[in-house]
Amino acid sequence: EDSMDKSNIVTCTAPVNIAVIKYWGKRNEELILPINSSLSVTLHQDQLKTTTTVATSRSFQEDRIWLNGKEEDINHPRIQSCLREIRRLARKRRSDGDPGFDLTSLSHKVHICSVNNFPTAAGLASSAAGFACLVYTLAQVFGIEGELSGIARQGSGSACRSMYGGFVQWIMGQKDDGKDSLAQQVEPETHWPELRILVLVASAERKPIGSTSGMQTSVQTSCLLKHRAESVVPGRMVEMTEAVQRKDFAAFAELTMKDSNQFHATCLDTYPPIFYLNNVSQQVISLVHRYNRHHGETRAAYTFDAGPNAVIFILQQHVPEFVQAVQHFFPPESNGGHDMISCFVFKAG
Ligand code: 2P0
Repeated sequence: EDSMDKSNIVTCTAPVNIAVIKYWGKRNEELILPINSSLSVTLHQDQLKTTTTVATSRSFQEDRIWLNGKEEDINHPRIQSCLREIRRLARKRRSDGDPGFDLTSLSHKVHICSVNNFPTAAGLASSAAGFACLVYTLAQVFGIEGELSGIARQGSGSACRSMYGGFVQWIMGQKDDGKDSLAQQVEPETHWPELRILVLVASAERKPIGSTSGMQTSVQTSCLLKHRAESVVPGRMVEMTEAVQRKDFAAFAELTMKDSNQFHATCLDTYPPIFYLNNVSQQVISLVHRYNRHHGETRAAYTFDAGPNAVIFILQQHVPEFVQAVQHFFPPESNGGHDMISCFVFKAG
C-alpha cells in the first residue's frame, strides 16, 4: 500500500437498550451527567440496531456525517464532543508509547455513515444505539480499547448503557468532571436466557417533545422528579440489581412497571406537562394488569420511554399466551374505530 494514501474503513453495529430504572434529568447538560443512576437491558445485536461505517483518508478535506442516507451537520455539539474525546484519547495513548492502529493518522478527517434498522424518533431510543455505535466505531478506527462509556455518554446519556450487553447500570457518579459517571455490566445476557422483550408498536409517529428538552423542563419544574432522584431511585437500583441477580421475575417486573409509571408521573408533574402515553398505551397497561391478575402472578411487565410504544418483559414460556391476549384485545383485522398494534419479539443480547 502506498503510504501517501493510507485509508481505512471500519463498520460496527450497536444495539438498542431498554431502561427498567429510568434516566430522566441532568445535573450537567454539557457533560451529560444524570441526577440518578439507571439500569437497562441491552437487546440482541442483530435486532434493533445502528450500523455505522467510519472511513478515514488523507484525501478527505473535512469531517462529514450521513444519518440514514442524509448528510447532517458535523458541527452538532454532541458529535463534536465524541470526535474530540476519541481523538484526545488516541493522542494520549500514542504519546504514552502505544502506537495504536497506525493506519489512521490523527490528522486524518473522517467520513461517518450511520443507519438504523428501525424508525428514529418513535420512542425506541435511537440516539442510544446511534452514539454508542459512533463512539465504538471511531475507537476501532483510531485503535483505542477499554472504557468508552464515558465518551458515549457525552453523545447521549442512554448511549453509555448500549456499550455493554446484558443487564447494564449507568452509575450517576459524584464527581463534577463526570469521570465516575460510567456504565457497568451487572450480568451478561447469558445470565437470563428465558427473558424475552416484546415491542408493541402503537405508533411510529414522531414524539411531540424530545427527551433532552423534556427532561430539562422536568428538572426545572417537577418536585416529584427531585424526590424520585434523591429518595426513590437509589433504593430501586439496589432492589433491581438483586432481582436480576436472583432472576426473580416477579420482583423485576413489578419494579419495572412502577419505575415506568413514576417516570411518566414526573412527566405529568412537569410544567407545562409532557404526555408520552396515549390511549393505546393505557390499554396495554390495563391488559398487562388484567393478564397478571388472571394468572394470579406477575407474568408480564410493561415499560414506556419518551413515546407511546410499549416494551413488554416476559419469560419465553408465556410469550405465545400473551401475544394471543394482545391479538384478542387489539384484533389485527380490525380497522377504523379500533386501535392497531404490531408486536416484535426480542432477546437480551
Ligand atoms: C432511559 N430515556 O433511561 C430514559 C427513559 C427516555 C425515557 O434515556 O439528552 O436520549 O441524549 O441524554 O439519552 C432518553 O434520553 O437523552 C432516555 P440525552 P436520551 O432510557
